[in-house]
Amino acid sequence: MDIETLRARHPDHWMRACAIRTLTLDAVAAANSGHSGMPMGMADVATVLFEKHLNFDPAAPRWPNRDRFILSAGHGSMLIYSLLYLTGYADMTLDQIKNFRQWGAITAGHPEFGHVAGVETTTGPLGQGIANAVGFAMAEENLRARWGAKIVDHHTYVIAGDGCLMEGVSQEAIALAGKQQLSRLIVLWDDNGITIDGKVSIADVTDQKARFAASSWNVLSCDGHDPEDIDRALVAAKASDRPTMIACKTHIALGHAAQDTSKGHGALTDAAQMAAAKAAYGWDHPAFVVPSDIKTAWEAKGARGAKAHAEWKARLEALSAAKQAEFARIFAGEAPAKLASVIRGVKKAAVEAMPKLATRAASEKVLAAVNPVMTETIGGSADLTGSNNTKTADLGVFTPEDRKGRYVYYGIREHGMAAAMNGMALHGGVRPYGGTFMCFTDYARPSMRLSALMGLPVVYVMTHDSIGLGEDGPTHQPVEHLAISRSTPNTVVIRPADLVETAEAWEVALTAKTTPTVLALSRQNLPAVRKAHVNQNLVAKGAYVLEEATGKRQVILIATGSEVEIALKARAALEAEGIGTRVVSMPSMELFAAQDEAYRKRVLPGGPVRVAIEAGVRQGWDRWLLGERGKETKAGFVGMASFGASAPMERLYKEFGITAENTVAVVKSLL
Ligand SMILES: Cc1ncc(C[n+]2csc(CCOP(=O)(O)OP(=O)(O)O)c2C)c(N)n1
Ligand SMILES: [Mg+2]
Repeated sequence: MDIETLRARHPDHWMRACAIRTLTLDAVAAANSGHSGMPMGMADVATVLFEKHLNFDPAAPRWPNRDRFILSAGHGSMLIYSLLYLTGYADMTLDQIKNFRQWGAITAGHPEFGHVAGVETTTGPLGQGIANAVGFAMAEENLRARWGAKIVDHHTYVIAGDGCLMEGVSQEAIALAGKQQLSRLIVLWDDNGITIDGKVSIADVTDQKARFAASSWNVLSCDGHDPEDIDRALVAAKASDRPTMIACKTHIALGHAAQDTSKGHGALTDAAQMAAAKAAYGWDHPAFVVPSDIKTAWEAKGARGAKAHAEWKARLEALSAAKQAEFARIFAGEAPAKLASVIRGVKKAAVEAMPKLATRAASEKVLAAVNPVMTETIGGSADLTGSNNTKTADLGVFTPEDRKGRYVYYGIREHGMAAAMNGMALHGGVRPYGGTFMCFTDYARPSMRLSALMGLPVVYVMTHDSIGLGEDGPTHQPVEHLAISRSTPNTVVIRPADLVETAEAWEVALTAKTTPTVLALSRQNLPAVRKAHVNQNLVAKGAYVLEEATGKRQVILIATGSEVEIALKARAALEAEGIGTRVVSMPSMELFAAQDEAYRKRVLPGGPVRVAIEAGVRQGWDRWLLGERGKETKAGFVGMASFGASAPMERLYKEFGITAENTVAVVKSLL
């Protein structure tokens, strides 16, 4: 259909959709940057979705039972900003639209969670949104099963582009959603045949519909500019018992000289071409002006959700006070009051038994105690359940047959798992944790970064955290991964040394509200290092004095996780020679850095020789060795400077010099 026909057939729809198109053109032109073509191409689809299907209330953007809308093709941010403005979200003012992409404006280049009410997740890295959406849909299924459809009952809609579908993570997401039969998940594919470099066909000939169908999706098509056809497809999608992908045939930059070309992807700022496009639309208004009849019509669509919201609220308020409080608690991300006593119980028992235990096994013990009292946790692993020790007896398994199950078999999909966990955390009401080998944080990394950027309290259970895993060799032995994780802003990395520290680490992770936690856990057994019970969570301090020097303190050994044992042995040897040695356990650099100067100074006073021991690279350690009152001439590091090797663990530690003997030698060379 040409534009004339589209205009003539649905004149009111056309003008509402053109409000999105023209706001996009004007905002991108004002910023002189951005992406015009995608919002112009998908304006009709989005208009039908927001008008007729999406259940939302601009006056209550966080209403828990709203439908979720995810703009996976985040470069088309002006699509969602326009919709939020038009439908009446209070903080999306016209000024914000005029200041698109400017300092201090909420209209960031790509949609960012936490900046804009109505933006459900940060998108821009292509593929993440569609993969987040799988987590949203899983959270909805789980909560609906547990709370009933009166309280939780909604859809997750995604707009994804060719780029999202080309990214590898989309395959993991599609396969997972298909297996889980997430029928409330509806993906609208912007099938415009164009990406930045040109036609999609220069790089891809995939039959996308067949691809989704191969993973057991319901696959539909529509003319992405025909509102009736779009509506028909959405109605059919909602009736399906499987996730649905609707291939929406669209024209990128519809009505502009750049239509159907890769030029249309980016910023269309040529004044004459903009004017011509607006003329073709029949849009005769100054820049940024949406005539009041069109704005009012849009606001009426926005007001549609208030009734559903009010009815939902009445249903929630019909629940017992205790249930309402519990619902509020899980959506606020507050740990249950019982968590602290459960953690204390594990710690006390640990100090009595002093078990020799791998910290991955310690983690399982903690989870076995925590999961029954913290029923919002949803655990999982990327096909390493028995190795990551992430499954506890009470969880059940999340499947199409058992939506109450709280354990997810993610399959060998680290990236998809991490993205889904972000989606679950964003949905709210559940607290996801998931495991893989520490080395494969690389495979999950793009989503781990977004956990941090969005401030989501996702817990990454990363086991086999060093050469200590032994025979699997250097492909599986992380050496740089602690440094990479620590280098990520707003990420807490914790490498506990024994069961007590592991319990404290989980308490930190499960009470975090705006920070993801990476738990680095050992494969190999470790001795208990905490001999006396204290109620205080010492891991939360980041570092603390584990063993004090007897006599004059000449040396401070700082170690994490499995190397605390080595530090204690080295201390014993040094003390035997009359060299007073303190051992500092430093499970988390970030948490220690957050302590006040006075505390840090008590733990790391100036003067003594300092040697850090960690079976990883040195990067990240120099602050604690050279800074914080340390001195280059009195500092040493015992760790890894290369990749590992394949051999039994004892041999590896010896060959790479991560031993008590070598630590003593390094200390002596510095004294
Ligand atoms: C992971 C990732 N790689 C690259 C980019 C840069 N990028 C932004 S949009 C885009 C092309 C996307 O094509 P498509 O999804 O078809 O969007 P359209 O051109 O149709 O708007 C690229 C490569 C990105 N945002 N994220
Ligand atoms: Mg495209």
